[in-house]
Amino acid sequence: MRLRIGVLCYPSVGGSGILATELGMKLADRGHDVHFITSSIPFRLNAYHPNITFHQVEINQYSVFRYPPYDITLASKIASVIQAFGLDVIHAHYAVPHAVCAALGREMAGTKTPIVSTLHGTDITVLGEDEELKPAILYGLRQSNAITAVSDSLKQETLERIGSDLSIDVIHNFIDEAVYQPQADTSLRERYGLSDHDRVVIHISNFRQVKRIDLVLESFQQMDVPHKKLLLVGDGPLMGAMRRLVSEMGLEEQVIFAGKQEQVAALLSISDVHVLLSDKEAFGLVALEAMATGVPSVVSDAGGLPEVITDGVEGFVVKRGDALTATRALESILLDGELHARFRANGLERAKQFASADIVTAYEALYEQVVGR
Ligand code: GMT
Repeated sequence: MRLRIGVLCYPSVGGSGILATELGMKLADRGHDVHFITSSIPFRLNAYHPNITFHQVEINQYSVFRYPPYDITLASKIASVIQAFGLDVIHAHYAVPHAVCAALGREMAGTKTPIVSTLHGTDITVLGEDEELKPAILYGLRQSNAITAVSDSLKQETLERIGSDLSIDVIHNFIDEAVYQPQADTSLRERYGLSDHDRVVIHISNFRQVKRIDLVLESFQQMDVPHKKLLLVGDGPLMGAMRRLVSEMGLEEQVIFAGKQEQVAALLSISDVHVLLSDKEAFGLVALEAMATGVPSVVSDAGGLPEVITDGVEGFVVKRGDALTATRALESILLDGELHARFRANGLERAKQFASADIVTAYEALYEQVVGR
């Protein structure tokens, strides 16, 4: 049946925004009416779709406000979209402020519109550590008619940190398999000055502390592999510090900063191995993107990463903070062609378990359950 679904998410680059946007687009393809209620157009929402409406949250900058009340404006907007379009369900991606604003907006609208809240990671693993925010997170989740987490690890952490009585379903992340698949065109290598014999390690992130790019550089520096290159994709608060570190380590010739990129499938396709050594990672969407593109990964054992990459099957899982083991893992994948081919084939097979069709169906089933149809 056709549902009118309100979607709340962070529209900027980030795993939760990407997932929310891709899910919204797939739901629209299935005939549902999808209403994005966000501060700007989500960055992956780059094509017209007749079933998608975007409602912009305009923040009031009145000079009396030291901090413009974004959350209250968002809640008001949710209320007016509920009333104008008769939403059947609201899907809040990320607990704060979205789950809280969804509850407030519903209250303002005076309806019983069900709320589905999806936890993505840092809303629990980082913000959940803040005693000032914990009551708000718990309130948002208690007001939700269903809660999902993107990994079992995140579910367990939410139960431990926020409330052991919460009922949480695990629905893993997915990727668009039409985009993330091995690509034959490797002409992009030239653009980055890569020759045929270069061995390329790729890291993609938002350059925040939690991603431990310092460890990536340390592991890369210790690698005993001829013609090694490190492709760093993304941007964020640590960009300046990482550029300095690269130069202090004398790695300028071997490290390429590719900046923030939207189309990472092409960059993955010119790489030999992907690395992600985060301290915290609820799922690690990028590890799934790499796997589906045919690129084996070396990941840390943080959070939900071992639910995506199985150690010794599609790549290697190393202990958090263990740069040396990561070095050895990267070396084996780069130097052993047979191992690389096995990991690649296993990864392509495993990626099918995260097929978008199944995961979109799981969300649809949850919507129908809370809507009571
Ligand atoms: O990882 C980030 O820095 C972005 C962050 C977000 O909130 O957008 O990603 C989180 O959500 C993704 C989608 O569910 C997950 O794949 C990431 O693992 C998760 N990040 C962390 O837990 C650090």
